Amino acid sequence: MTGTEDAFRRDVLEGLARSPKRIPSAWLYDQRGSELFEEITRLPEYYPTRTELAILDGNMEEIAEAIGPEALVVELGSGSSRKTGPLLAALSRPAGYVPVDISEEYLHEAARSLQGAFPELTVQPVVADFTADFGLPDGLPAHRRRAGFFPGSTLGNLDDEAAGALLARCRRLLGADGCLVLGLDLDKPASVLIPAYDDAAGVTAEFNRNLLRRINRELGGDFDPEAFRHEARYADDPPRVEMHLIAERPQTVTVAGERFRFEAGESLHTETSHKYTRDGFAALAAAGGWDCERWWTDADGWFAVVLLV
Ligand code: AVJ
Repeated sequence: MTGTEDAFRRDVLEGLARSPKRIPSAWLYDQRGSELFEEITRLPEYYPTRTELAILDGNMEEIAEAIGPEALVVELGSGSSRKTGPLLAALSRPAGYVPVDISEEYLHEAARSLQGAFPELTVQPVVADFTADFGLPDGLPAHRRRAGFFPGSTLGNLDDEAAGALLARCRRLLGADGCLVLGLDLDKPASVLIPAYDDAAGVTAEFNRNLLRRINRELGGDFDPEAFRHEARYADDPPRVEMHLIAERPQTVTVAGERFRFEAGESLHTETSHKYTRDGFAALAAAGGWDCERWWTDADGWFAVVLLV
């Protein structure tokens, strides 16, 4: 058994034994889950990806200037790295690019394609879970400043304590004169948020139910995914959208030989996506040792790219 399978089994068995039941959202992203998420980013209701891309696109010169020349760019959760090319192109003499991702396959594909686009650039991928501790590789090229790049509002999937801890680790990794460019989804009316997490085409529902299919396949589970309804909920204090799977009828499921009871209407909480206010986020950043130096947003104020120093 690999370490990942072990951790998956532990999280699922522990999460199903809790009340209320919940499983960490990182497990949504197997091969199929990552494909479904890519599909979500192209849905008409899902504003975050295209809004962030527009903010980056419209302000890239300013962002690059604020970072400065000869930066070593460290990207957290680089995934398909589709936002990175424009940043590297705008930076003055970037010193190197270190993509960090837990998915080895995605990572090497993305590193190869960026290396193709920037043949002179030193690209040193790191396979690591950035929510746990990780280090930078040996033999980094000389650089003036370390610049973290963390788009996608992925930070929002962590609770405030874990997010603060991650920001503090980034501070240590990037150094006292380092900076961090972060994408943040902002609080907004539930009438916009809910459809973004419960789309008409049902892609997000499928993304959510895919977790049950993964449990069945990898942990010998017998979930009937169709016996669970997808639900997106807006909650306040702190503002967030939660994804749940709701049991449509009472049932007992077996996972890795253990039995778990669901009442009719009982929820399995699968993801939290925090929606920040400027003040709320500034407090979180301060807890991690950062100041918010610049904010770039769209006209509606739906999403922000923030520069932490
Ligand atoms: C990948 C964390 C940015 O929270 O918006 C999309 C994941 N979940 N639809 C988000 C997600 C449901 C997404 N992030």
